[in-house]
Amino acid sequence: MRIGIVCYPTVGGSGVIATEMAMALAARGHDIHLLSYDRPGRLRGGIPGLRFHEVAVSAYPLFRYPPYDLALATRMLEVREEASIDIFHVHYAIPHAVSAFLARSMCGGTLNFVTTLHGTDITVVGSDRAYLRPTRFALEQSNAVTAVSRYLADQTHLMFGVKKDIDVVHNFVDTERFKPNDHKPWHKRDDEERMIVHASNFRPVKRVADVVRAFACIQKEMPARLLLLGDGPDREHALAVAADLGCQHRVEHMGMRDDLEKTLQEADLFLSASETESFGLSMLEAMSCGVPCVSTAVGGVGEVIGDTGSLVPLAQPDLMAKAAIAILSDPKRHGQLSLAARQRAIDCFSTDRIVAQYETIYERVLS
Ligand code: GMT
Repeated sequence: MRIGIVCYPTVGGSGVIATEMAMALAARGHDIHLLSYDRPGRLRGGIPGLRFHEVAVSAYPLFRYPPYDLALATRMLEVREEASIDIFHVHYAIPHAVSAFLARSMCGGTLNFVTTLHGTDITVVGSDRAYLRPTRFALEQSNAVTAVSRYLADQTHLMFGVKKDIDVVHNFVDTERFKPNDHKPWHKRDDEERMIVHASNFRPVKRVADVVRAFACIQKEMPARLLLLGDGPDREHALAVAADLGCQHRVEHMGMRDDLEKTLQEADLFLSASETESFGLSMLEAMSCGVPCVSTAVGGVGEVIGDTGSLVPLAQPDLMAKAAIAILSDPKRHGQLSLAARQRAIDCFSTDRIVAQYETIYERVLS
């Protein structure tokens, strides 16, 4: 098939999944055209069958907000004509699904598109009054809508009142890239220092300060270090909380990393304190490296980690610390969770298994 994939280029989960999907579909013999306003960070160069198309937006002085959605619709039509695209797959509803509808309207109604919902496009941005109506309209106009968890599909029906069926297609992970190496767990290391990791875009919804608060309790009970991966608006606040709680010397901000798997392979535990999380891709990447997760019991996280980690109530870092300490003081349980997490990633969320589900949806739309 000739497939156009539209996504954000940023390190957020939707851009990561869309880019990984583009590369996986190209490897499976499809002709892939990836559209975004910048080259996605995860996109490797020189992949046969995959081309990147930049969407340029001109900044005319009159525009306080340059209309990216119009530029994207135009670029979609250009790429469709140039590459005879059979189907577009847009990741993140706003504004991508609206642009796809506009592109379809501009070419006589013959353009097919699948919309994948990732989370904040529904739970945060999409439910904003300014965006709710166009989002609902674009979902109804999509040839198929998918959501990355059952939770998100249910939320979409509830919040938007859309009648349309929503296919649940979970996110996936490259289990060959994200895999355990020969790094030993803390109880087999001389210093016995527990290596705890958090990775996110440090937006308020991630509540990174709660991760730090939980860590402050953990490190009082056992030698431990917290590695913070990624970056975003709440980074300074999280580091200030570490200083306030007197554990700043044990907290290291590592920033954006291309080699995320290397840090995950050295971790004993992954912590997530999100207020809402439709899936939690970084937890799946940790699980695939054999790292158990302790997370707030929100959104679709339970669908991802199953019984390979612990779920704790939102905004209670002391309970998060307790759950983490229970795992990090019991080598046998830690070993079992680590194996189970890796196995669950392979059995339920491997790239080929999930990408095949999207191929079936494309075939259904095109037939
Ligand atoms: O985490 C974010 O805010 C970024 C956002 C995105 O679309 O890039 O993440 C959402 O999509 C990810 C990939 O499907 C999911 O793993 C995240 O759970 C989801 N974020 C939220 O629901 C807050």
